[in-house]
Amino acid sequence: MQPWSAPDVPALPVTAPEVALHDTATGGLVPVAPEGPARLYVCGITPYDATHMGHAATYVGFDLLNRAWRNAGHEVVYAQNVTDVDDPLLERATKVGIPWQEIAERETELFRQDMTALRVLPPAFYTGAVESIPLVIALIERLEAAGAAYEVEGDLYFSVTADPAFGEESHLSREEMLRIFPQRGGDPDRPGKKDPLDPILWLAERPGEPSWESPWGRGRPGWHIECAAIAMEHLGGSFDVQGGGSDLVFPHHEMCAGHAQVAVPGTPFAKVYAHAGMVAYDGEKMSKSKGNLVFVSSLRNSDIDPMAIRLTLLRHHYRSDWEWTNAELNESFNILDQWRKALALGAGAPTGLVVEDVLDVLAADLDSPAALEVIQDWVDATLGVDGLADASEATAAATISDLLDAALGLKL
Ligand code: 5CA
Ligand code: ZN
Repeated sequence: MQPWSAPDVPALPVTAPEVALHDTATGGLVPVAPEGPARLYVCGITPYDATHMGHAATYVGFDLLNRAWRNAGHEVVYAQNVTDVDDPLLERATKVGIPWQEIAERETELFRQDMTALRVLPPAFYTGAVESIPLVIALIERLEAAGAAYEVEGDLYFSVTADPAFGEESHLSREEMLRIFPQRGGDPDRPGKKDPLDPILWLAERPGEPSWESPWGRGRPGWHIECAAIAMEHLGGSFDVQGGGSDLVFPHHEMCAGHAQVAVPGTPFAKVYAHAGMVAYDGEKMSKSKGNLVFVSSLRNSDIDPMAIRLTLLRHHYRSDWEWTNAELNESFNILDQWRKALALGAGAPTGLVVEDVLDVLAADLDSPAALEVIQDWVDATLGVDGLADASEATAAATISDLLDAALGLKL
């Protein structure tokens, strides 16, 4: 698939420190300083509805990682999938009477426009589930060869017990796994399964549903095998960071890792598993299934400045759970007005260590709220809010403007 177009990113005068990121598997802060290019996979959308603020927060969060790596001098190889065939999409298609392919294409295109407006750097590899079916089949064949796949009434399942490291990413108890699994697409109660937690690898053709040829008959891929196959294809073994929202920790990321680790024994799927917090609205996790949504595109259609949306997202640490409010968006308009006023002066308060400080806090687990505070202090000093506006640096605004753009993706 075509990714969206890349925004220009200004070069900064200093090199950022190496990035350290919170790893779900170990529970600690882990340096992610690859020798060669940094390799990142972030789980993409299921395109049956428009991009909401929860999606946007997750992609802007990982965009900070992409930028922090680049500012530290790394090349970044970024891959992302599009789950362009799956139950929710097929259900939506039936409900609205529009072909599933048409919905997927339309919503993926809208997502591209949203990401472009929010200045999110695009992945080098933007890959749909449908176009990856040959990769999925090849990976399932490896699992079969390893004795980790079995059939239940024509459907193919993965044996979680085949992965000695199963459970080491999420660290959930078996009880918790069993509770969450059915809420995220799993079918623990199906008779004939070896373990209730085994996930589907290949779903045999159902009447009225799309299907593709495979060695196991016509059918379609399971969800976890899709991301495992796409990530392994583009990024290889043991890539640097597997990312997504915290709703994907289990079963999705645990199962992706399981598939990869059984197919290539001794090679962890990813070095670090990083997860963004959940954005809520009206007191509940924003989700397409609940319908409590604020869409990026609806705000854009109301002529809301996308940089105000991005700023609102950046005001929350990527790992925190938080609630979207219109009041906060309104505050962001005021902040942007004030910052633009400061930048328009050209000369401003001495930038001193502003660039270094912003890059430092971003390198330490992408602390965007701390980065915004550093910028706010400079703005206050420039506008004389603290009575400090005596010393003036001719190129200050240009320096801060480049910093906002390169490190935070805010082009003011
Ligand atoms: N296609 C799968 C991943 S392979 C999927 O989960 N798609 S999705 O459209 O439901 O979500 C896309 C991304 O947004 C995922 O990384 C998901 O974890 C994240 N996400 C979904 N809802 C929220 C939310 N309320 N807050 C933050 N992130 C969210
Ligand atoms: Zn995924």
